[in-house]
Amino acid sequence: MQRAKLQTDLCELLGIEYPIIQGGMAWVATAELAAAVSEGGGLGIIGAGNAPGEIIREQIRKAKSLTDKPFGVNVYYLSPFVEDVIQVILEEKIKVITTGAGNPGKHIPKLKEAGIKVIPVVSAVALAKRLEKTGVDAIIAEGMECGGHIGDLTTMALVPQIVDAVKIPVIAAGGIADGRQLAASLCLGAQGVQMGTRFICAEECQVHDNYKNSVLTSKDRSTTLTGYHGHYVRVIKNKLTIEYERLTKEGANEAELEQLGAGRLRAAAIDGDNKMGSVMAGQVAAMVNKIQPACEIIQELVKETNTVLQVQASKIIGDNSND
Ligand code: TUI
Repeated sequence: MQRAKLQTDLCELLGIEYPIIQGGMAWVATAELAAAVSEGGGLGIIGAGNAPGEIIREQIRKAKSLTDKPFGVNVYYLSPFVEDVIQVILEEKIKVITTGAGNPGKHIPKLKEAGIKVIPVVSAVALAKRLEKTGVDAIIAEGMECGGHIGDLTTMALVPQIVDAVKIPVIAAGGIADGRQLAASLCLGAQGVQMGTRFICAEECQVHDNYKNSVLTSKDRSTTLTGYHGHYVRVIKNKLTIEYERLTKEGANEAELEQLGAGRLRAAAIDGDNKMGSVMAGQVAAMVNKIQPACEIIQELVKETNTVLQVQASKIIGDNSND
């Protein structure tokens, strides 16, 4: 059977078949998942999180052993090992990085010199404009429907505003799990999407089964926010989020709330603690209903997007090709 086509300029920029980038989820996005997404025609990403450079080197080498296709690394700028991880990325000749929680500006000259594409994640227009000036190759515009750390605009409002504000390609993120949402992102002017939550339930994702089950059993209102003003994190409701709510009501300060969150993502992802762990996931968790191989997820997305863009559009506006 012929594979459906879904191609934008972003595909050429990154050397991938489909404009689908996997989210760089710390503790969740390991070599196995990244390689499977890349094998499926998207761009797989290893989430560096707070891990030291040598761990990331091992992950990169494992991914290289599993695929010949390009994959990337997500650099988490609050990590104490950022310099280390950047060095490993240069040495291992990674082709593309996404960045989160900080400004990659100071590393851009040496990354560009090495031919590495840099794609920061942002949640506001001003930062997108600032980063464009530093020479980044594209921007991921992440709406507050996403899992993990969030900004305050929704994907629907944020993406077109960033598309209008910059000339480089924009990738939509947050609230995207199926072809309708992928098609909508393209309609908003994005050249592709970044998806995290749906890939948590990829067969190749090594996260603890309890984490996957929390996603699979989620309903529309199953996620909530923990943290404090300016530092909100979207997670699936559990005992931990009730504890957060209690402490917040009691007037706990930022340090106390921070302390409650320490180490909780690892507890959820590795130990499978889905009661007191931080089970980060986006609002689309309810739309993820089965475990399936990453390549199947990608094929489903591409087929659904084609249907929406062709069949739905022609139902609504008819065939205007001869007008
Ligand atoms: O980074 C995220 N989402 C995250 S990080 C995370 S938790 C984690 N825990 C342990 C290890 C590693 C990670 C869960 N979710 N999203 C990307 C994102 N980055 N959205 C917004 C930003 C951002 C914020 C500030 C980008 C740049 C920035 O720069 C500030 C400045 O002005 O320089």
